[in-house]
Amino acid sequence: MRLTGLRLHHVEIPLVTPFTTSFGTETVKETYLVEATLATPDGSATGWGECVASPDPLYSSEFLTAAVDVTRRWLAPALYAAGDDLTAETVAHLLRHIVGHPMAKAALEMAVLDAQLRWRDTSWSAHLGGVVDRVPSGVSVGIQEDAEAMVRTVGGYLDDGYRRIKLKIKPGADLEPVAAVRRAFGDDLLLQVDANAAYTLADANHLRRLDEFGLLLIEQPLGEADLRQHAVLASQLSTPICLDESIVSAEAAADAIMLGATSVINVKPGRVGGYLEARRIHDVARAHGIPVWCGGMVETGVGRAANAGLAALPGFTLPGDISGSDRFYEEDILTEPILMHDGYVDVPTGPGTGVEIDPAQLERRRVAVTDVPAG
Ligand code: SMG
Ligand code: MG
Repeated sequence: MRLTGLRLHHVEIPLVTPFTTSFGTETVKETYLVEATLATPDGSATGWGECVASPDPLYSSEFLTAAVDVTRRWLAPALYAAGDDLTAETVAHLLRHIVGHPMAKAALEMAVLDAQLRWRDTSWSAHLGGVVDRVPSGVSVGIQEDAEAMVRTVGGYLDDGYRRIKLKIKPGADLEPVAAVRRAFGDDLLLQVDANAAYTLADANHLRRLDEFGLLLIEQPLGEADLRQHAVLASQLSTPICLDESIVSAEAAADAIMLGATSVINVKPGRVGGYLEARRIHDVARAHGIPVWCGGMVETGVGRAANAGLAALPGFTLPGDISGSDRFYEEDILTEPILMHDGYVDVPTGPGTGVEIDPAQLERRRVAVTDVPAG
């Protein structure tokens, strides 16, 4: 295939409720969708990708305007220069000399892979190796004003049918909400927490107090670069540690596993440079008997559909952060929204990501367009 056109659609979509993590509060989803047009041997194909970078470099060093800039100035030219040799499998290789920017790279690879699979009439999940037709749906619950509000909010999601609850925590908003939720909903509730790197090893004694709540795992308690310190912490807690931010590649996953820094992995395609690297992490983890689950980055239906396809792989043995679009958005930008039924999200079966963008919804949410033509 050959890249013939690239357009970034910048969108802003209000969230149904503010989403608060240890590093900040979001009320609006800002991102861009990548529309890639490729010449194929028998015509042309169009694919869509979604960038998961946030406006501010708080979750990781990447941020939205940097992703756009690196795409325009370095990544797109490298893909155009590949001529007829472009396939999804070559994207990461063609971009490897550009250091960093995994989310910008992932969005491009996703669009090329979507185009390729639509052309080949193959579904995302079938291509990646999915083995199930629906995936259990977990929900990530932002930090609330107090423990009562947390119990109320969690209760609402359980009424909706979500199968696993993840509470965002930070110093000063951890033991109390966790204790209240465990008390309110009992020991059978699948419950886990995510600190987004808000603690240090000096908090080990405090974090050990979470052990009594029977959590599935604690996600990324310490900093992104602190693999060794996570290994030390793991030796002091009975709650399993699950790394998110630290797992930036399959190599990092292998290192973290060998060091004993993680016993579960949150796989996020955007964080690791794309769905193909995400599959490698699945494979590495599975070979080591380490369970994985699919993380979320508050994606629109485009990214949500692709995540459901990935989460259908056999090593994804824990429910992921794959909620229905209505957990965050009043309306999806798809013709058919991604919805949760009976605690599960269906894995799309159509070609590519299997979902279609509704042109009217896209226009309604679009705030700008960046065309990135060849040369
Ligand atoms: O998409 O359901 C979702 C959000 C899941 O909590 C979630 N993601 O660290 O795992 C994480 C956070 C990062 C979100 S910040 C944009
Ligand atoms: Mg996380």
